[in-house]
Amino acid sequence: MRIDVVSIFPEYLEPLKLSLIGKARQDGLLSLDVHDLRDFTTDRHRTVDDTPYGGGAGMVMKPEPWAQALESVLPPEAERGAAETAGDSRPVLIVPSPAGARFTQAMAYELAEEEHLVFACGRYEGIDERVLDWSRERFDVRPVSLGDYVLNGGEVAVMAMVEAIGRLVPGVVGNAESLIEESHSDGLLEYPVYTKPSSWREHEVPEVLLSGNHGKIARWRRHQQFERTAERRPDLLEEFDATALPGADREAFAQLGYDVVDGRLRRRPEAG
Ligand code: 5OB
Repeated sequence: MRIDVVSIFPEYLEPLKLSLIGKARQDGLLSLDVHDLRDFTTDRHRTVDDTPYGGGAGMVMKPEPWAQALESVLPPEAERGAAETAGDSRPVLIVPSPAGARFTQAMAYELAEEEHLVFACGRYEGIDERVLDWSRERFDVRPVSLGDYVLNGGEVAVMAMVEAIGRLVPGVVGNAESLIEESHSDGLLEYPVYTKPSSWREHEVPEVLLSGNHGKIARWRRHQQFERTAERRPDLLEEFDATALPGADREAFAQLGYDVVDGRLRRRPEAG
């Protein structure tokens, strides 16, 4: 996979070159290049922003430096449009924005299959909208949000997305494990984990984990997943597919005040 990032703060992205992604880069599975948007300006002051048409607060990123930067990361014309009968072979342009679609693990899996990802980090109030229109003729453009909160720019969002996607790239160390982990998680939060010592500052490891009874441990962990998800992320239980839920799991959910109705979990009205 090839990754290009365009930013006015290229040094923010330096940590990405370390750790897991760093190893994948060494192994030749992944290339990561960070480009300074200001290198694509032509004026003395290397200007990347200007006041918004229509008025209002803040500054807007000018279109021309963006077009120059994005053109510089596109493969040569000759290599574009060649071959590929089905599907979209164009690079994916990810534009981090609070106005984008939510970034999810499912999206990370999809993007991990792509040949070429380009991230465009906006600052100020955003990028001139025409850059996105122009880009749609050359890229598969995806405005993406990390969540419903405000950041100063796209850089921190790109750090999170590249880490989430990079670890899923076929062949990256730990990839096999992460796939197994994922296949077992089925939309529930993880169970709590403990290590030695079994008694620590008057806090004990749950006895069941010391019992050596692996069936009982598996059931306890499953119950913990249900309990945590009901407590912290009840929204995930609304999406949970309960069609083939084993009797023991149904019982665990019943204890937590959830019944299975038409393959979905339904909270019992009288439950606390
Ligand atoms: N807030 N996701 C949530 C985001 C965001 C802000 C961004 C980019 C992605 O840039 C200002």
